[in-house]
Amino acid sequence: GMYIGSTYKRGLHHLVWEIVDNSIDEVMNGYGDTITITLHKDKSISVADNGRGVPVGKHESGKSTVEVIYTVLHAGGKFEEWNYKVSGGLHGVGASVVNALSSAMIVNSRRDGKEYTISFKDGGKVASPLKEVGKTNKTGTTVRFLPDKDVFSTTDFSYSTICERMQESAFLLKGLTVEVIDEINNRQEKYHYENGIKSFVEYIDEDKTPINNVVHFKGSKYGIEVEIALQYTDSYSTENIISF
Ligand code: 28G
Repeated sequence: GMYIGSTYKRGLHHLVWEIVDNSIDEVMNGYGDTITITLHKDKSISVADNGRGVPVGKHESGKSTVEVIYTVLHAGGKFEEWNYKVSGGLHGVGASVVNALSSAMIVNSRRDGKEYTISFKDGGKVASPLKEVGKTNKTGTTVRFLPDKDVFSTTDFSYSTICERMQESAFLLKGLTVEVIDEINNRQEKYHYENGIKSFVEYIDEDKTPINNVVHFKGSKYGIEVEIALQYTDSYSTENIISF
């Protein structure tokens, strides 16, 4: 409850958003452009990005950096910054929480021509320490986890909830490609919007009659960046303002 706000459906999906946010941060920093989410038959879920790959070096503690990122609470952010993470997207705080609430987690990192893996069980205990598993010409990170049945009232991920959120992420970060694959029900969805929130407004007004083209502008003041897209339609319904 303290870390993800709920142990019901909402909290379960919060785990996914925590991991996905790390991929989004990597893309926002300019590394990689694709995120793939897979719902597996064993009820685990995996998130993959094609960023730089989570670092695999040794931490000052003697442990591997990945182990520290995925097992130490608040690694990657001060406690006060945790508040920002809730509404914003501060990096690296959530991964250890997700691990703590999972009965199994596997992290793969692809960088410097090699692929590495580390696995955890029972809420973050190292099951198999970081090791090299082979060569690759790709880069990026894959995190697969199985939510703890003793923590959550349900451990069934909702394909539609994940698709909705990922489509939104694709609108908000133009150029990002998000793929959602459901191996349980054999379906998949792909989202990519070159025109970002302009496309979002067009999508919202899809079944309405617009009376102008989407107005789109952005600006920055006092270090605060703002981007706005808007459109009028002929409908009488209350105005619809969606903000992020
Ligand atoms: C797949 C599911 C979720 C991630 C990265 C890439 C780096 C990273 C992640 O570094 C440690 C602490 C601050 C720099 C950073 C790689 C710099 C150079 C990274 C992810 C090191 C974390 N090379 N991709 N973390 N930082 N994707 N996706 O988690 O100083 S996490």
